[in-house]
Amino acid sequence: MSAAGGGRGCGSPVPQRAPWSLVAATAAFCLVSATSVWTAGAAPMSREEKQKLGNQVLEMFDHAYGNYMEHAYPADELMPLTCRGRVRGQEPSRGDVDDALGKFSLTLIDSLDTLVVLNKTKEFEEAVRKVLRDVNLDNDVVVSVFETNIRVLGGLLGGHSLAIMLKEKGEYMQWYNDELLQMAKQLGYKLLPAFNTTSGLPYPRINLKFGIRKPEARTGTETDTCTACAGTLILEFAALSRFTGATIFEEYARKALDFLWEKRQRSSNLVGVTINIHTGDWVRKDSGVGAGIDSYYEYLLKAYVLLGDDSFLERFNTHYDAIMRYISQPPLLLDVHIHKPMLNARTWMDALLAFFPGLQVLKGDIRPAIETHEMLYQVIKKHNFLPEAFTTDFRVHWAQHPLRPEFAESTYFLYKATGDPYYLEVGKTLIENLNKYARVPCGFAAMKDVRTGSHEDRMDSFFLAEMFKYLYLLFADKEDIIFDIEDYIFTTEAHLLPLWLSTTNQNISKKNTTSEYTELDDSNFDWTCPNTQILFPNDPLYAQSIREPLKNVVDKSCPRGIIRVEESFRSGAKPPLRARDFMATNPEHLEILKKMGVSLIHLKDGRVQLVQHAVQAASSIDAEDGLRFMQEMIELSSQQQKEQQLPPRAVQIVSHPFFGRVVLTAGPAQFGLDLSKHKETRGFVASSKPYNGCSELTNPEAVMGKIALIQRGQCMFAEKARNIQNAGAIGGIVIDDNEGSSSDTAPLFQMAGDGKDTDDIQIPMLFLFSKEGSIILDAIREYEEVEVLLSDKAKDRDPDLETEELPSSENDSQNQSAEQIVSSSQEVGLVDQESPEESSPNSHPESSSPADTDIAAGVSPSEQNSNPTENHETTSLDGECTDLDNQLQEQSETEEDSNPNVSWGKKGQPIDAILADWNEDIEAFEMMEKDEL
Ligand code: DMJ
Repeated sequence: MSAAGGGRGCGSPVPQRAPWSLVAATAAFCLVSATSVWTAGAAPMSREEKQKLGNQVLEMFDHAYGNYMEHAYPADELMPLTCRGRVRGQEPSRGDVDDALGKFSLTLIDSLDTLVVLNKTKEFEEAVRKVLRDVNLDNDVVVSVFETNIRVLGGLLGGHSLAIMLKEKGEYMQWYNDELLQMAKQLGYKLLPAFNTTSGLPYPRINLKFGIRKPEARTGTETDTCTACAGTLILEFAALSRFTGATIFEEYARKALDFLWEKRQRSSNLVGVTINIHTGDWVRKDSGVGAGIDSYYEYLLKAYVLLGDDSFLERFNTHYDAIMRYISQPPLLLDVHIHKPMLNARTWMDALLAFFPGLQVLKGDIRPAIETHEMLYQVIKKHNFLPEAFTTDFRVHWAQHPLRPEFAESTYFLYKATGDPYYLEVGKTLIENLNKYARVPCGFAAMKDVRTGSHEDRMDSFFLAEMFKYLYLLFADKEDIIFDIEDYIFTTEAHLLPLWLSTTNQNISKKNTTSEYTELDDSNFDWTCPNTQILFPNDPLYAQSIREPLKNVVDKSCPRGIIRVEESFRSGAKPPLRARDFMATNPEHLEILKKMGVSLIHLKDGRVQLVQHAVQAASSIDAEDGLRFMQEMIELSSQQQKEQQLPPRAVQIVSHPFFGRVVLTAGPAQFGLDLSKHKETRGFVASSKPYNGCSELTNPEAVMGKIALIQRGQCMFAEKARNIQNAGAIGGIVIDDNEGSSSDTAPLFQMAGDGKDTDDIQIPMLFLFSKEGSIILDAIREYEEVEVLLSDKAKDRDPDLETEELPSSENDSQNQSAEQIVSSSQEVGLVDQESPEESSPNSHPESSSPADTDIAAGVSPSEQNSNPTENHETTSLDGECTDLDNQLQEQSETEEDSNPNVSWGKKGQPIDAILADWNEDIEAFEMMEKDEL
């Protein structure tokens, strides 16, 4: 099988297994037939253009890797905005994300095999020498077992695999004597204490020096781990066993997989997101193919490919059947409950699931892969990148994008499967967007917010391990790669392991397995490759014909949740109380709530929370009304929250040598010019004197017509704004006085007014945390003249921007400011000490919890009497949504026709079934509230 996605098939390395053993080889059949007969569809891409794009990828890799090596190495990662290394302990903690950093030059190790794939053999040889010379695996640091396995152990093994390949070729690496493998083995032994649990599931973290438990280890007290964390070890661990002959690694990884398999929810055949490593109880019972589970499924299928063990294929197929039954709602993949898989657990999807179409190609199930990939591509076209999470109606749910490679991975696999040049164009767009929006002078910076285009000071190692590999391979022809990629399988971090491992030391590791595999059951294979042969005839336009009906799926969509509620009303049920009419002080309303099983909890902070216990409702019809009321209340409250939020803004440095490439995440102000309604403001920056801006400026000539920099503290934000405005500034940037604060680690907030009328403030005001602010201050020190753009969304930048005149000139800005000064009030604001309470905390969308997944709805006292805006209903019913609206209505009518007793419930599920053990779901919903990627 072509685990690497090409068209040659498995060939000899995989032992003979009948009849389903060559499932992937069958997929490879699809690949060959598709690629060889392409005649029409998207215009073919010439060899020259492909080479040009391949060269572009090489140049981008050099920019990322070169800057890491120059400015960050031997640190784990590059911080591309501040152009230095990220050393754990020296930067503010980012929580779990930092658990990937073990002070072991992570990015270098993760990049090793990419260097060979990109034909940079000399650089590879140098990099290996550096790893052997500099990397210490014995640091007193607590790391994630999962991340260390996939990135470091995988990186070392990938490096070793290609080192021995090169050595055998006779030119490079002649000195190599398995040193990387020895390091890998050392690391493998360091990870083993994590498996010291009765279940065999590993602890999520381990101290590289002290292991687990001892007080000095500072870990080993955790009770839970994610399914992917425990289920994504087998490829690296088995490779380590088979390369070295030390069986223990493969045995441990198999045992963990066996345990997860045992614990699958038996009626749905799904697994939850989090499991207790001691008891084996599911801690989070929601189930999807993205965050927390993703690579568990990936490793089952790939373990079958690499190790030739049918039990892995059987398990994968059983899960896959469940995924396609419950989670797949083409083109969406939506999380469900493992116990009630007909019930959606979320109304949003996370970006990690973008790997799934690639896995479906490996499986040979092309149609849903094409559909989901197309949907994801449309989301990308809308936001330039895939936001970390997006709703079922394609709104941004979590706005970051840490340059994840999953979509590029699926694009590569789909191109290999279909040969459709459309996927080359997709890859070209990815390259363009990376260069346009993420490239900064010192590498590539993650997106802090895809809507504003602002950056985060972060370039994860997987960007080099995976993104460049898949993009390069997408455009490469066979002769562009110095070895045969088809002889290898990609790990989840895109590290390469040779398929010949399947026949090496193959019996040593199976003795402890508890697989109950006996005989494969044909009914599990509804979705396997033989079906694909029917689904995927030798028609070059096949992929296009699947994409066609979906081509506007994102643009045409409208908020589904709102429609769903409206739809339920149209279906005939008369609501006893609408959420928008509810008043917590109305005794009649309280009576209705009680009847519906809804109770009111007065929270300490003055807010009111509504909780429904269906069993406490007067009847099942009342309980159903209660559910509908709660759902409407959740939607209403999240709508109101959104209306009250001001999204973050962007400060973009546009002068030399930045040319718009550095975009800083800024907090908005509740006063002054609203940048979302007006054109951006552009100007040179100048520090105000006094720097706190709390009194009349003594340097008005320096800030006149410029954007004034002011330090936070000492007086109200509004007062600062008035002082700089009076001095003739055209805008202001308040820089946090808390040294080291950063939008990477602290939630953004809006600058509040001073309790008085702030209409007199007409200039735009933005807030930067200290770290982002110091990027501008450093730039002033270095380049003196620094020009910035204040906007709600970064202006597109492309290579031309370096010579291009941006629209508004300094003079325009001066004219504008003059007008503002004339019309501005001279009123002096309150003199008061700023306090945290004066800022409205937490307007950042990432910190908003997915209220739509919870049946407990929070209502603030001020919101209790508020009628929803007209928007609430008109949005859901306006013209552009007609299609979907009708569709849903039709669906609702059909469901009603076939079952008159059912008026609400997903996929026609009777309401009683939903109500039956609702309490259990509350627990799961509460867990999901705490969800993290
Ligand atoms: C990578 O580290 C791996 O692909 C992992 O399985 C999950 N995703 C990240 C990159 O997004």
